[in-house]
Amino acid sequence: MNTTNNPYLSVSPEVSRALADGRPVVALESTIISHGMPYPQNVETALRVEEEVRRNGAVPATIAIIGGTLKAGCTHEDIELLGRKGTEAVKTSRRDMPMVVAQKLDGATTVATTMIIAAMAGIEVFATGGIGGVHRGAEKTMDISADLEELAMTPVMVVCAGPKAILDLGLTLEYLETKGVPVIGYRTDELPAFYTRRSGFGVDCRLDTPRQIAEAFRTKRLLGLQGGMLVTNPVPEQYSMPPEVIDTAISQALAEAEKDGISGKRLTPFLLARIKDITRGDSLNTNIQLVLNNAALAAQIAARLSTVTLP
Ligand code: PSU
Ligand code: MN
Repeated sequence: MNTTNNPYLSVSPEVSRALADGRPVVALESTIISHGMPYPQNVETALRVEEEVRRNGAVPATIAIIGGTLKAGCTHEDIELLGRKGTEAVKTSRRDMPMVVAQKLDGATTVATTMIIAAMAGIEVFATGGIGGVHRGAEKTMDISADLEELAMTPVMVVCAGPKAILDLGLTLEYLETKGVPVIGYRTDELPAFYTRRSGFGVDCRLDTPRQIAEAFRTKRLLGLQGGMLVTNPVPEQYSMPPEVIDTAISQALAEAEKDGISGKRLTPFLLARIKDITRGDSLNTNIQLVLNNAALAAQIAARLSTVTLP
């Protein structure tokens, strides 16, 4: 696509060849590496996720900003760098991009920025753990992730395990509805809540096969409707957490954030790290497993997407 005339973008040779041949590619984010998990599990997980994409027939493209260059297809060294830097890497959402690039910094890309760079490279499918959303108490703080706005405008499908229960799931769904973003439940009628399979909220539409999801996305684009699509994929039963355990951890983490005055871009990483500690690492294991599960589904959808012929 428009890779040749973008001096800021560097697509790896492998990803570039796959895109040119029309083979399936899956984008992966990097804030989950730097800010979402501790070292060295973050690096191990990022490499396992890439492997899972390959096993399911697609080419992985981990996305980040390295020394100011937008990279679609990070090297293992790039991933190791971000994993070691952790929160020293700049958490880069849409608004942060110009400064990170102009100052040639290392930026870990959020869901929003990963979508932007994926679209620049011509990648349509992206797998992650959870997306940002409307935070609890947003009616006062107005803390609403830029991820939602990005889903409204950028043509990339995001496969996740649902918005995390640290958020206000009802308001997150309302926001997505207002913005015209389809919320698909993969083999479920109920929105999954990241650590658990159930939230009590219904999805927009249940679809049961990767092909149906690929066809819905291709149709959306052919209709000329801007924006992406959210595919929610419940964590496998054996890795889901007991609801009382996770709810208690979330309440405690939220109370600590309030007491310590944590807000803005620091809030999500703070909550994730606290929940991991409060659950003595159990939440981290669930997090790793659901990302692997999403990577596999995203690769299967990307494979279908590369063959759908519509109308
Ligand atoms: N949710 C997770 N793990 C994460 C994130 C969200 O379960 O690592 C990261 C993603 O990169 C997401 C970002 O795009 O947090 C959202 O941050 P904020 O709420 O500040 O927009
Ligand atoms: Mn926020």
